[in-house]
Amino acid sequence: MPVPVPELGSYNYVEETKENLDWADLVTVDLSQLSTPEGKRAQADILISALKERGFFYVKNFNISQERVNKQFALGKAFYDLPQEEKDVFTVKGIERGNYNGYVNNKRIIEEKTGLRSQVEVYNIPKFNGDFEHHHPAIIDEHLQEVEEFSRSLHSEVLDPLFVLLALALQLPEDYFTNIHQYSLKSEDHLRYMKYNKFTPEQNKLIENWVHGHTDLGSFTLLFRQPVAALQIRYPSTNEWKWVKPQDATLTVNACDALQSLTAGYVKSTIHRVAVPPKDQQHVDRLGLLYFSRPHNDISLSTIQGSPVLQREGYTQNEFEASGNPVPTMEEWTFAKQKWQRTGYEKSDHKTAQILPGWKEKIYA
Ligand SMILES: O=C(O)CCC(=O)C(=O)O
Ligand SMILES: [Fe+2]
Repeated sequence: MPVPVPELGSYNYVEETKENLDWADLVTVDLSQLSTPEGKRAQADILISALKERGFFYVKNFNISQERVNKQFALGKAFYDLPQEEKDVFTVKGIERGNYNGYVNNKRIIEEKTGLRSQVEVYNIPKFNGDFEHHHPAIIDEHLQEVEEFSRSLHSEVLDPLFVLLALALQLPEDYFTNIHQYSLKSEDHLRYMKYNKFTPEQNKLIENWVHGHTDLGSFTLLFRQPVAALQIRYPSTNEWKWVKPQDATLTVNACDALQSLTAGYVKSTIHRVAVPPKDQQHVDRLGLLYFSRPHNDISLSTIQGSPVLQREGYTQNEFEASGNPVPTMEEWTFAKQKWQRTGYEKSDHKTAQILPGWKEKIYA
């Protein structure tokens, strides 16, 4: 007899804050408009101005039903509801070498004066293209086909269209970015369930941010609608911090380091952080559903040649090239940064440590 698959149950989203926060002004790319050349052009223009000015934007009409999204949140919740020792079994092996797939429960100190520790848990699921082992707890294993279909849909329905628009905006062949982000080839993408366990109001008063300011290391990060306000971005032009407002039926997307390097800074890998939520949302845990996309491991992070736009606007040399040091491959960059992100917090020079020859990473407020 087949083993019955446990019911996940429905997922209830938290109510939005009533507070009037200083929200970021972000545009929305509409993926339902890409069937005509004019529609594509218009969306490419919206995308590229967002990438130059803000690094963050929303995406709507991405052809993945809310029901499938809800199921992923329910699965994330079911994972985090497991007893601690069952989650610990799936702890990432080789985190000190920069490995990242599996469970991370890094209780690092986030508030130096009081020694308060992070309460964030992460579960990363790699690509299903045959390059990665998949060991998951039963609750995820039993829904693994849906997880795979969901991850593949994020590629075909969201990332590929965005990459086509980006290529169009830079006057590159339409398949330029989809070619370096093929699902079948090796890259360190992952789907992530992320849980920020709540702090008490007294603890929150002592904490500046739940997660420090940082940039993501890949191409685009996709963040599913997050009703608990906490994500803040730093406008590249003014350095002002702004809150990201949850919008119905949209994804929040940010451009990351690899796209910034490939375009010599034309595309902004925007600094962002997770602040303490407003008072009316401090009594709930914050569950996130995210996807981190990255170019293939063997792609060199050199500035793209052959974009008339980058040439014309003078974006021809990225920071690696300007430093005179070897330009890393995506694999070298990923493991250097992940290693730094997850280890060495105790070291006094961690906040500005050199992670590759001539390259210092930074933590921003
Ligand atoms: O939880 C969020 O809203 C953002 C998380 C984030 O920035 C990250 O995991 O890199
Ligand atoms: Fe991030």
